[in-house]
Amino acid sequence: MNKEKFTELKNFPKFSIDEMKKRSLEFSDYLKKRRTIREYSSLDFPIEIILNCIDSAGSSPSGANMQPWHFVIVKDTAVKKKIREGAEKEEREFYGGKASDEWLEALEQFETNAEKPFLEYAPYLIIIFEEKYGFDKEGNKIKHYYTKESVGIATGVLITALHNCGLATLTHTPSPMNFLNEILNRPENEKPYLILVTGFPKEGTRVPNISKKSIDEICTII
Ligand code: IYR
Repeated sequence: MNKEKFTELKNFPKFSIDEMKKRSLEFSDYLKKRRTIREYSSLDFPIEIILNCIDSAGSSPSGANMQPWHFVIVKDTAVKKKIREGAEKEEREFYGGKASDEWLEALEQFETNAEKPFLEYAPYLIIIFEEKYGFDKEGNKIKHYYTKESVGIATGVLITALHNCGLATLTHTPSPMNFLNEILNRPENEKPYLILVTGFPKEGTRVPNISKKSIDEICTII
């Protein structure tokens, strides 16, 4: 059967102006509670929650609706250990000379270093891949558009969805990340975009004393 090109918009939410104001404020108050967490408890939780959050991320807009993303959830301890080893190898080079003094200075406030125990002890790692191109049913290459923007949007939605159910995250980007293709057996059209660590903050964990720019600083009305 031939599918119609367009269909009537249904189920799009509609609120009164008062409800819109209330929802916008409540959402912003809740999102401002998000913190990047570097120390995790090893407490487990049902993977179903992550799958639901990835389903939310998959609803994101993307260039020509190509949905150029793939998410690998890693819960296997041995695989997490391999990822930690691969990442720490890159990070040792980064902190041991590859990074500029200016970059290291900018990072001082976070007290980060080449040690990444959270990659092994957090309950889940979500490895996000950017599909540089795709394949049709016959195996021919298909062009993807605005892949970086699309995957960036989906990643933002995923972080927000995880925060919405009380899960902490860390966006981690060892560089280069091609060791992830090998460990996770992903094809060459997929480029690792970032590692999203998720779980519950370790009891008593401390976070850097940083602030976000105000609305006047980040927004101009013309
Ligand atoms: N990837 C390194 C360094 C690092 C870089 C930036 I930019 C950060 O915001 C945080 C860390 C690491 O994870 O330690």
